Amino acid sequence: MKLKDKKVLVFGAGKSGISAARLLQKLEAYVVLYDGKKDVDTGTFKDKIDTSKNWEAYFGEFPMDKLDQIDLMIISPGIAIDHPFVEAVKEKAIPIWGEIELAYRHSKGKIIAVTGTNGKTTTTSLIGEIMNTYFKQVFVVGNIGNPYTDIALDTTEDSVTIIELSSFQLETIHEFCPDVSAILNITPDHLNRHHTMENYINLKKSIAKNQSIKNLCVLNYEDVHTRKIGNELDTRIVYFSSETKLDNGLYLDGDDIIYSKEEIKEKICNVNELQILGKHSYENVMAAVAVAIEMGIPMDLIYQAIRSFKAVEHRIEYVDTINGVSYYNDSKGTNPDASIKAVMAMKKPTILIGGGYDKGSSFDEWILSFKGKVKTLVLMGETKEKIAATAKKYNFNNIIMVEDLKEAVLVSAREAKEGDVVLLSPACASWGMFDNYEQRGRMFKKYVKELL
Ligand code: UMA
Repeated sequence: MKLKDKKVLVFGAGKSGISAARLLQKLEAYVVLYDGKKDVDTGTFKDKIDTSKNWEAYFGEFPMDKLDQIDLMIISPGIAIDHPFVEAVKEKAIPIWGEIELAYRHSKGKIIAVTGTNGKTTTTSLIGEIMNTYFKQVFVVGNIGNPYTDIALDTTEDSVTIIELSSFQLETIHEFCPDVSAILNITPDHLNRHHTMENYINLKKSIAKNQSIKNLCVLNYEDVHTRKIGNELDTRIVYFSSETKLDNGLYLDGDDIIYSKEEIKEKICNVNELQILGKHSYENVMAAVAVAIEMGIPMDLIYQAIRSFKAVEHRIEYVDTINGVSYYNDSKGTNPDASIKAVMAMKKPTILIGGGYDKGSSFDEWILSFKGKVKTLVLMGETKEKIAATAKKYNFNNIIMVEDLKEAVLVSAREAKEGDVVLLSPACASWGMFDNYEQRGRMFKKYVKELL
């Protein structure tokens, strides 16, 4: 569909809606912006969009008679496909595209798309780093926070675009067809939006629905859902595995990551050379390497890029080693499940800094994951008493209560012996002490650096 002079309704005035509207203006479409919120702050997009011509905006209520003039609707990821307004648009037989579909139809070059329940952002970033070693023009976009529509018109035949895709975004793709896709894992998530696990799995699978034998899909062999998807797609498949030695694919053999293609077995690296920790991180690396091999990147460049890749900020992020003690920032560990992954990733005796805003979580599983590895628990914030009570229930008594994060870092540094690890992974949100987990993570890094 040529969009010049078409009347396009953009539903959602958040980050992706505004970027979509800007792309539509560049394509000379007439934009009708709609957001269900009455008090949208139009000041935030005044300099991004030309509101003086070919432009209408409605906040709160939408005049439904206007729907008859609409040629296409672009929907933001946060809006469900069964939203009542979207149902009304469907009744008028108006086509509905997500912002990913809009960007895809106006972009060029190679496309790599990554989805999965966990690890998407890390894997997308790592693929970006590897591509940067070889290609001149690389874009990293999508759910990671940079709308794809922002850069679609800047792409050329020689560019490579890596897109992190959420299940929300996959709900409204139609012709979108990446050259290489990856589904990292599928565990229950966002079921309030997608209603059933089957729907959620099918959305993840749809990342590869338009791919053919010319393309590749990278899948996790150890995940029951993604392994099954491998039998159902029309594209070429490469698996990665942290448990099974595969004839074709990437796998973990002890501490080595191996690339296997029939008779060839090539060691990619030893995981101890990496700066990201834990089995889930090695799976992300294997997925990224599989993508890179398909893209024709020389092995020495892949090796260099994965070795120098640091964790995405605030996710088991290595900060520094001071007096033989390594410090890790996992401020993104805002719930017990996420923090368990960080604890599991630690290989040395650990002093764990936890506690924060009370979301009503249970901390039993978290404490049980310590398994002799966590030697001291330093607790702060609203949840500190609750966590301490849970810990004592399981006979974990080496607990130090502190008033704030600064004191937590000082106390941890004092307690730690050479060869130990200090891990900030609070298992709680930061609110009450900080604006968000990013601010908490940045302050942690600042206090660690002050120890120097
Ligand atoms: N809105 C309505 N009606 C509704 C719901 C929302 O009018 O029923 C309006 C809101 O008033 C708001 C706008 O829609 O003004 C928000 O749109 P949005 O929720 O799609 O948010 P964006 O700011 O456009 O950000 C989106 C992604 N957000 C979601 O998927 C919820 C961002 O992912 C993404 O980075 C961004 O586009 C750029 O592509 C965030 C996210 O939380 C990080 N993703 C989820 C996740 O990772 O788990 C999927």
